[in-house]
Amino acid sequence: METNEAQAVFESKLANNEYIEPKDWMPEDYRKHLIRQISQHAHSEVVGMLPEGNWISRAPSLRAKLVLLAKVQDEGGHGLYLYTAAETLGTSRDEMLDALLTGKAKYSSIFNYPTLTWADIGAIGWLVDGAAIMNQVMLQRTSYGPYSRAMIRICKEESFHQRQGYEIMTRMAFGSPEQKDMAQDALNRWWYPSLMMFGPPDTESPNSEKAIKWRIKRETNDQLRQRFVNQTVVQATYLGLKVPDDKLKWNPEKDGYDYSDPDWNEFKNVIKGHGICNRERINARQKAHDNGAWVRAAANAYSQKQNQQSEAA
Ligand code: FAQ
Repeated sequence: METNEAQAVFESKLANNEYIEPKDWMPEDYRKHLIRQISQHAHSEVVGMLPEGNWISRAPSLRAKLVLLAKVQDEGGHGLYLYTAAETLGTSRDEMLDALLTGKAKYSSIFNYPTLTWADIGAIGWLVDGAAIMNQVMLQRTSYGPYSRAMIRICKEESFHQRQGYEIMTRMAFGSPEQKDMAQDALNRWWYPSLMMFGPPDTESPNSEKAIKWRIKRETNDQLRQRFVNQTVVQATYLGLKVPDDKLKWNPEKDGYDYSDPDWNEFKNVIKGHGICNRERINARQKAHDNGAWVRAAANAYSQKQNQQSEAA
């Protein structure tokens, strides 16, 4: 097929809300854009295991430990679905991991903040998974088939994660005064980093225009951030907690809350690698990668042997 004709087929699939599949023709920029976004998303899931993983051995009950363990394992699974989706675009797992470990690829800014108390585990489930779902519900309808299908499955699990976090917050907010203080302190520290998860303001988001044109993203960073604020303020009110923003005010004209922006200089600093935990996170991933070398070698040797046997048969 001539490129012009192939381009027309691509455009018409987008216009008709049909999926683009791995073997379909696609513009090189579309492929690169997807590899960038999906691999960064995968890295976020895998690095996101670290702040919560810290608390598995310190969970306050056996039930809490089991639930947290299951959640952290789910995040690892999300990383695998997403790496696999990115591989269908012609990149390899090794290339993606190399980009993460050498600092060439980003992962979500949120995971560069420390988890200081058990209430932080509640805040991560409530706010971080809450923000992730807000963004990922739209990605279930993204134009690239393998990414969309991965997101459908991930969203089901993320809903459970969000409830797990809100349950912890509910217990603490309605618990002793000390527990309530811990819940408030966690909200104070995680609120603005959660708003940063949606990315820079639309006016400073270089990738948004193409992402919307190609139906990779269906809504902009600011639209999703606004929806998250509207939803979360109501949940905080139920908990009797105060969102740490004196400018927060219902605005009937926009049918949403006015709110203060996060500190965008802090955001830029964190994504450049200078957040509180950036170095610790990459070192932990590097260590896990090195310790897993023998597993990768054994899996490769096994699969080569299987191939040889099936060729000989
Ligand atoms: N952190 O032009 P835009 C989770 C970068 S999953 C770091 O607006 P775009 C599950 C951006 O990459 C959370 N970097 O970019 C979980 C770009 O840099 P580049 C992850 C950020 O792609 C929960 C530059 O800034 N979710 O949490 C961030 O159109 C609990 C300019 O930005 C996803 O990845 C940030 N917050 O929009 C796990 C969802 N924001 O690549 C464990 C899929 C922006 O040009 C525990 N991704 N940047 O060098 C997306 O929807 C988009 O990629 C955005 C950014 C919205 C993240």
